[in-house]
Amino acid sequence: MKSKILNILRNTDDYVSGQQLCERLNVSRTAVWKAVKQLKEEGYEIDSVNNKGYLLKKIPDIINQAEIKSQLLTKWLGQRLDYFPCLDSTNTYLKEVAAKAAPHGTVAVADRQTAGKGRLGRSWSSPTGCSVYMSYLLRPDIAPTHASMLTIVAALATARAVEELTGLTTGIKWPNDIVINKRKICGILTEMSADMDSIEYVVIGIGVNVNMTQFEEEIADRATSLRIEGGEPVSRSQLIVRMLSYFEYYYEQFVKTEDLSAMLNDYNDRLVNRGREVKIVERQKEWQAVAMEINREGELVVKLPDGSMKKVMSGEVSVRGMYGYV
Ligand code: BTX
Repeated sequence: MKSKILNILRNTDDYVSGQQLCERLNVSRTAVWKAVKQLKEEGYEIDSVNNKGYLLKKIPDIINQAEIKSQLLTKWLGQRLDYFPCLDSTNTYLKEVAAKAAPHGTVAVADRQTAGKGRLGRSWSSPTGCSVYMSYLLRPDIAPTHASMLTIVAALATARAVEELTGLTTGIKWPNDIVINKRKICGILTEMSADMDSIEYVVIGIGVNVNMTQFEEEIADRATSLRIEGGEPVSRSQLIVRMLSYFEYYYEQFVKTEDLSAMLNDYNDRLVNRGREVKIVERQKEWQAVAMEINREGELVVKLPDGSMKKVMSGEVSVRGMYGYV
């Protein structure tokens, strides 16, 4: 109800009468009045004038269910959207509800995380009110060995969403960090439950630094936010709806072929280090090569000093710039 009212007010430049809202939503005057009162309490500036109705004047930077759903353009992703002011981790939450039969496309969003997870046991800094912490629950009918490509799909979709909303130029550090000016604005953690031949579920968790103006000391030299880079605050809800739209679009292409053929150019255009020398770090050893491109399986193709090409798989290695993180 709140999201429907917001949707109507958002898409109307003039006042909308209480009567019109009642008729369009098929609810009572009191129900409309109550919902508008709640929206005002949440921080929406809504002008109410006798005989004229309601006019939405200012939208706060909130990312609750009504705010996101009032703008959502997707067919299936986020049709179930669970929002929490505070959660340990949106990935952990979705894994719990996945075990209780939550449907494909369920999305979890939090305003703050107390135990945000990075990859390989690392943590993700998740302060209140300034970032996007969001996870997608997917139940794809694909081979489990192909699931790691979904991380690449998510990285590209998020990069496109950021670019569309902010006009900033993004790069992708293979496989899944999004960077601006060599600093990280986004990290992605993909987790899966599967047996040898079928996937029970995949959870993709994405953290985007949106409006932070400073970072903890340990990450200050490699992290940045959209606000720092663009110089102005960015609407988190507008970013979220774009992330969902782009992910749904690319995901549908990916599951048709179970490879990345439909998005290779879009991804490779953003690949940082492309054509440059990088350090490949494996468990036991470190070696140098030139990063060329990703292939349709999502592997990074690199050129060795003897001119031969080698494919490296995510999960097995990490790639660094010659003089630092990128
Ligand atoms: P990662 O292992 O690639 O990155 C984690 C590393 O990045 C940390 O060790 C730290 O050095 C640095 N780092 C930590 N926080 C930040 C930050 N906010 N910005 C930039 N750098 C940072 C990347 O792991 C995967 C992160 C996924 C986060 C999402 S949030 C929603 C979902 N829920 C959850 O618990 N995790 C995912």
